Amino acid sequence: MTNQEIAAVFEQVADLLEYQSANPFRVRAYRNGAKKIGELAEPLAAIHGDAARRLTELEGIGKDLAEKIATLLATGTLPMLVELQAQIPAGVLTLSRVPGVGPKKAAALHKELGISSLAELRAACEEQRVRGLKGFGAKTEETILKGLAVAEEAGVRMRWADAERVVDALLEHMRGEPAIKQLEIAGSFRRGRETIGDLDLLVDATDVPAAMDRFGAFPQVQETLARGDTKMTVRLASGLQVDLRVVPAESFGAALQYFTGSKDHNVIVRGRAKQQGLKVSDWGVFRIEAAEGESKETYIAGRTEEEVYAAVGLPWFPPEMREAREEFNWAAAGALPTLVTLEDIRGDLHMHTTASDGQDSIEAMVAAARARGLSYVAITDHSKRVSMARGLDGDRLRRQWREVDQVNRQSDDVEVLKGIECDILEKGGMDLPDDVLAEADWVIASVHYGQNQSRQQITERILEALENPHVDMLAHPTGRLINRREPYDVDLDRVMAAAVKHRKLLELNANPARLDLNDVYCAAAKRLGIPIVINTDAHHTDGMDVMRFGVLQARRGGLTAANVANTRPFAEFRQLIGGE
Ligand code: DGT
Ligand code: CA
Ligand code: CA
Ligand code: ZN
Repeated sequence: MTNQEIAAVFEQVADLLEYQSANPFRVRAYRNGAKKIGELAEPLAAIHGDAARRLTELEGIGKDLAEKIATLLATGTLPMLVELQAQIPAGVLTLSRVPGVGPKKAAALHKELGISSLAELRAACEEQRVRGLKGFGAKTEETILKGLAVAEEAGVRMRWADAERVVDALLEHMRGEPAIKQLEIAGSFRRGRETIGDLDLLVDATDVPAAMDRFGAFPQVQETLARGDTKMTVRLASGLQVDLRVVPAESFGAALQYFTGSKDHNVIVRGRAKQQGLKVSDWGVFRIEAAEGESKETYIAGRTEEEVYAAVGLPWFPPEMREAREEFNWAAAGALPTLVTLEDIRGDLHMHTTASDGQDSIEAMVAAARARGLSYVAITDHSKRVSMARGLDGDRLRRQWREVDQVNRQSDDVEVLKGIECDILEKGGMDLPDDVLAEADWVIASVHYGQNQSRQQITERILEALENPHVDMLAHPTGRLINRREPYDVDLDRVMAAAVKHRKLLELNANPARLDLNDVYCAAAKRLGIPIVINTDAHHTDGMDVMRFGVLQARRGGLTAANVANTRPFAEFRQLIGGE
């Protein structure tokens, strides 16, 4: 078993234990172990096989986990996981994703009312059977009904970053089969959509049954739903479905193009082909010729995507663009934008330290930025309104800025800006006085409270903040948490117009749970000339690794490096925000 596969097993154990309300330390031990194993460069099998070494020498691996790793390496399964899975029906886990339910309530709903799916939960709430349970009430029932709308989405659509962990493990597992020559994940995952309905795996193999057997043996597979000559579908323990298609090499590019989608993009590609007497299918591009009253199809392309697009007179499109939005207009003009990449990013302008709710010091965050090749950062802890996070008042903030100055003087390769993430108060106005904000290099305005206000009220608050001359950027402009919390009811068109008028920047928050602005509004910002800043909002040094998720979303919005402010060299960025 590979490290990724072992890590996936421990992740599942942690999920299931959490559901059972097991000791949180135990849950964390598995989660932590999974993370450490996932990051390990050396195969666990090699360490275990070396008589001179012990698995327990690894950080995060105690005696218990070491034994379980040994079992997994020897047998490929873990009796504990099998047992846990037997105790908990797959559908019940999804109940705990409903806001207001949680693992404990999910267990009660299952035990007392036999509920094991979202549909059953909805029915029970509507029939008012839930309010009678101990620890529930009419109010809880109402909350659950509201949360169900969110969770019904969440139950079927997984966040991209979560899907990626599955994808990494799956690809590594499949690479173990020598008959597999080419391997790609297609579908919405390849297009970088913020959530994924199911995974679409495409394989070119010399031995189809061997490839399918390998697929079925992926440790996360819970059930094989269908297996045919070229197609197979499985459901993973997490509930995620994976479709496999095995195709010959001469069709691999065509199938990849077809199954990457989007459907709307493909409809246009096929339409264009038809006009040229061609047919595009998942098997290839064919020339259609009428011969003796019959039409004959001749294969002309299909090995690679480039070949397929070229055959119909189109450029190869980065998958993130394939949504039938602007890409065909760009192609007609002969100018696809060169999408921003992670390597283009030079600064990170939103991060927290131990001064508020971060876990690391200013120095540690700057060192982490240096290690990631960044050349500037802004330290932006919370302001005092966020009392839960020990937000800073003017005095504490000024003291922190002296520290920032000191760190900045000692750092000759990373510039450190004195910043603040200042709350926009519920009643309107900024949480810190203008004379304090005036001393900052970089001011972020954020809404954290009063998210349920009316559209009028919340929009006005934000517009007022954007009028403040000290404010540089609006953070996470809609406040949504994917699958968890709806965006607040803000009129983004007015916000964008104000950003143009007052020359403010808008954030694309790279946290995989946030990712707002979304792709459509990133594209709107580009049209309006509003610079986007992609920030990690890191609360610890590892939190800086999420930058790439933000970059992916920006690419879906069609943004180039020029559209993203923090791709600029520091001096230019500083100029943009009105600094000297
Ligand atoms: P998802 O799974 O909901 O996140 O979104 P996709 O885009 O991955 O959709 P999926 O898994 O249903 O299908 C993968 C791709 O296969 C899709 O983007 C285009 C192609 N495809 C699937 N079904 C059809 C169809 O009925 N007609 C056409 N033209 N293409 C299809
Ligand atoms: Ca899919
Ligand atoms: Ca699919
Ligand atoms: Zn923040």
